[in-house]
Amino acid sequence: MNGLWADVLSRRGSNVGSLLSVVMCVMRLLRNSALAGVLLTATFASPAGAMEIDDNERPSVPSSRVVATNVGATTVTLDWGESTDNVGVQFYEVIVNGTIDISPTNTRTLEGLRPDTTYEVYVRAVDTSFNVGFRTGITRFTTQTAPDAERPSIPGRPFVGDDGVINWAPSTDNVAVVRYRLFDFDTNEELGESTSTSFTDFDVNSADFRFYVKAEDAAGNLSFRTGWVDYPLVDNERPSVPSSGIKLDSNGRTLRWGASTDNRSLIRYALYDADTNRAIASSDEPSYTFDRDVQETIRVYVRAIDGQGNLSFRTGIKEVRIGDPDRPSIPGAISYNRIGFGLIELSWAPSTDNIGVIGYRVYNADTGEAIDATVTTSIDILSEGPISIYVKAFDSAGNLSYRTGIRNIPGS
Ligand SMILES: [Ca+2]
Ligand SMILES: [Ca+2]
Ligand SMILES: [Ca+2]
Ligand SMILES: [Ca+2]
Repeated sequence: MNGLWADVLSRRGSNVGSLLSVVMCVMRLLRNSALAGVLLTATFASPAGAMEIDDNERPSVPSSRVVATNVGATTVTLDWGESTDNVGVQFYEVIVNGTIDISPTNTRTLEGLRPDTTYEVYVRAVDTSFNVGFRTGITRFTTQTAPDAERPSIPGRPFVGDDGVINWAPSTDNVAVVRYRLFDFDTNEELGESTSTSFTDFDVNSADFRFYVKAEDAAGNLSFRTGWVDYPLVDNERPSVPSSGIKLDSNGRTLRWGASTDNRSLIRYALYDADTNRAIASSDEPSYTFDRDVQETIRVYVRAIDGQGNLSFRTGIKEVRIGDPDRPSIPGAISYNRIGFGLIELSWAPSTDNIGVIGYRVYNADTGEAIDATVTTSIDILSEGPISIYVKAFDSAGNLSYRTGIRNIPGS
């Protein structure tokens, strides 16, 4: 068999996808025939007029072998050194695992590769007269493993045990299930997740709680959801009474009591006015801080509430004075200094307070009227004649200290 025909047949037999590749071989076959010039001119005449039927010289081997970059699971980019030719390189044959692909330039992106597969590739140049150059050495590359795109199977329909724990049968996955996620059926809000096939650690106070479960793999693929299941309202047990009675912190605002426990749920606490039996505040913690400066004496007790609204028995009643109960100490004795033009400089040692002294007021001792105020322990007042004064400190709740001794200041 003619070598060129054999070449054509072998190309057709090697699953060549490119029509150009076959046409190219036919043209090589016709190269020496009388028709060749006509056919080549008709089919491949280029604007550059590069077709040269008397060219019997092969292109050079590409100047460097193939380099594979951007190797993905199904794609790769191939680059290689250019070939030279006495007339002109027309294209390159890119042979990938024995299959010929055609590239007009010295780069080629392959698609549709198999993941996790090793490929062997080499290239050779073809000139405008279809002379085929010698090939490069072989380059090998391996595509990446395909990402997991497969969902886990649906978990078994969940059920609620007598202990309130939610259980379900496991899902399967082509790789592995890494967690299960629990959702509120009505809102689709996520209620929590679990790496096992049971779930206990949730905080749901809704009386009509329905849920479903999905499995998730490491690639984040979520299974379809299970059917929804009611969370049964089986908790009829009260929380325990708070474990110790109510105390008021020294700040005069924060009430504290001992924690309660419950068979099932997380706990809230409600603070009641003992005279009206109305709840006046609630708290997730066994404490409550009043947000006000005013002073008020109230009688209170506390009850714990579980997630199903079961109320504990109450604590004992405690009478507390809310707000800052303590006045500042008396400021130190007043000293004075006439500094001219009727101006008198007053000063005294500071007061102390359980929370903090905000300032001082200066009073006229004869009238009892406050004549000035200051945030420091000194102030200038104006008086030509004799004057008697005293000072009081005040705190943020408006508590006034008792007064200093009276300081009589003679006229100037
Ligand atoms: Ca040539
Ligand atoms: Ca998967
Ligand atoms: Ca309970
Ligand atoms: Ca105080």
